Amino acid sequence: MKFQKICVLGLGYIGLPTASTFATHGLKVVGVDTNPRVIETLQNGNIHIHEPGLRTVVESALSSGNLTVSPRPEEADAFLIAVPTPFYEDTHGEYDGRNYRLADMRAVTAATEAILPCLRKGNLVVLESTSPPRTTVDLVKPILEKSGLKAGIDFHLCYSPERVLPGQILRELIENARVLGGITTESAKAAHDLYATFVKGEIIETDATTAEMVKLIENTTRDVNIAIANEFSRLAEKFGVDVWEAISLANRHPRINILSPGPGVGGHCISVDPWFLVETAPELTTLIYQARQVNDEQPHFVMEKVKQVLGSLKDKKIAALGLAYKPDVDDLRESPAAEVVHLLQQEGAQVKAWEPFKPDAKIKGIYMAANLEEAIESADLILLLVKHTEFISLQPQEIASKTHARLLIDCVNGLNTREWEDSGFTVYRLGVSNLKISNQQSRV
Ligand code: SAJ
Repeated sequence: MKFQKICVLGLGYIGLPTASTFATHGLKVVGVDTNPRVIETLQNGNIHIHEPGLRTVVESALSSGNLTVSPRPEEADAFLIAVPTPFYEDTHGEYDGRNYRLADMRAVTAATEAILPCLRKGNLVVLESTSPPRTTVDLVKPILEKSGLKAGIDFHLCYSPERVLPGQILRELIENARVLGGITTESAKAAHDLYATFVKGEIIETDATTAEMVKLIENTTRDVNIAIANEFSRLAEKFGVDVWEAISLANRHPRINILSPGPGVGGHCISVDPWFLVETAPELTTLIYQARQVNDEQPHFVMEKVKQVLGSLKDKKIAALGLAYKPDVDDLRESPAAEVVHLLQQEGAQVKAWEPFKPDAKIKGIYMAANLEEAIESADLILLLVKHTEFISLQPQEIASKTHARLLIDCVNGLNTREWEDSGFTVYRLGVSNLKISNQQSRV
């Protein structure tokens, strides 16, 4: 099938890079977003997302005339839906005494309905938003069929999970393997023709529900793996073991690959997607549910550790380094670091947070320092929450000259303990017992 013009609905972290990449590969692309500010920003030649390399691609897509932006879709050969699928903040499902999150599919529903007036015979529609199993066949298909056209006969319909890593989106968009799940073989083939425009990784055709499941089991596996690492960190503290050393040694086993403990799991993917499986089959997902619980509890574990070091937190001054959900990104969504700050404050601590990737972020109830110096100046304790490259290269001597704080808690194994101790700091690490740490240097 030949494609000349496509509409991409949703110009966020996935939609904008996808729309721009199609445009720089020669397709006419209408990028659609319902947020007027997004449209305005792009029309003024700016971008609203921080992602390495994205500005250049968007600029080139816009200036070539191949990418235009609009608040509503128009007729095209294909429609790609890449809108957010968060969960509801205020309503929960309940099964056997366990509360679980519910996917908010309103944006997918609205985007699909917006396509309806433009849908023509021979079109291809692809859902890319991460969605609970069967969304393509049970939610998207019936809406599109209100047009009078039959999915799989008059138009093609597919699910294609996006699996790009924030921070690496533009490269992974092109290089990653791409799974295309069609509601018919012909639908998958049509999508294959479209994505072959720029995808250099393997393109694999399957059915729509399998493709939905692929995405969910990938992120769920990662969540469960991090949960077990976090549980190991708690056990290691109890046994006087250094969890980082233990994991590193275990990972030398040829069939073991344990991820890293930390202050919890954030972002809009791994902390959300497992719920899509729990929601659709709570009776079958005890382990997945428990992993979510463990990861969500991890900020509490960090707060308790700070308490062990400082005693009562009332009026204690803490410099929190990092608020992003993971290293070297500016994304603060579902950030466990922010949750740690809230918990410390609830215990009476005065926290100044420094986030170099978003110094002017506005998070309710969190004081953002203007720079590192301001955060640490009058602190009693420095708390490293995110392994940003610029934090792990901090010079302990220099920091010692800028603060009277001599207590440091490293939640991400980012600092060289010995160097910091040589500069007069007492260093505690997540996953290492507070009692033994002052004389103990990790061997990894
Ligand atoms: N984290 C740990 N320990 C680790 C690894 C990560 O605590 O060893 C934490 C991070 O700090 C962060 C969270 O987990 O808070 C998630 O970070 P991540 O880098 O694991 O994943 P995301 O959410 O940035 O991107 C994931 C990726 N999925 C997988 O690696 C299976 C990406 O490929 C997906 O495209 C993306 O979710 C998505 O959009 O679903």
